[in-house]
Amino acid sequence: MADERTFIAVKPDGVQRGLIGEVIKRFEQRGFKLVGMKFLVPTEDLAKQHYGDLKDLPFFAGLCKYTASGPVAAMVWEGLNIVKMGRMMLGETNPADSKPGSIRGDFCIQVGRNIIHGSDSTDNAKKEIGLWFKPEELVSYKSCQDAWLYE
Ligand code: D4T
Repeated sequence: MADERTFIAVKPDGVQRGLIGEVIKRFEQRGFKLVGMKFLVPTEDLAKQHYGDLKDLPFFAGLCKYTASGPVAAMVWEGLNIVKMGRMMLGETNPADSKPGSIRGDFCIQVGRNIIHGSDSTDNAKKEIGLWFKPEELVSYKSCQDAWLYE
């Protein structure tokens, strides 16, 4: 169970605002394990595939343009219940509803510039990881912290 994985991406606004390190710090200090990381400008096609479930919504075109507008820090993190806990660390989709202490609650204001993405289910995590990463780009290793994080 401690090998659950989630896809986390610092979006172009989060990158431009210098928040990659802050995001990594929060996941690291919680005890989660980084197993994949890349820095890229996504194509609009990749953005469209990533947000495919939202294709009929009015903000879809703008969302894909924004996602492909600059560099994104794409990551895969691993740990027990990480999908659910990661979403809690991110806060609500709309930063206005996000509690202080969450990433969106601490660093952003508007839903269209909410700085970070995190998978919302284990099934979607698998799909998103497969979309953004090749299997050989993910690293399996034993963390020396495991014995102190899990009983
Ligand atoms: P992501 O996928 O970016 O982590 O966001 P969520 O999983 O929290 O929320 P979502 O899929 O419903 O929305 C995806 C993305 O669309 C933007 N958005 C959303 C927007 O620009 N306007 C809106 O009205 C909504 C609902 C923000 C996140």
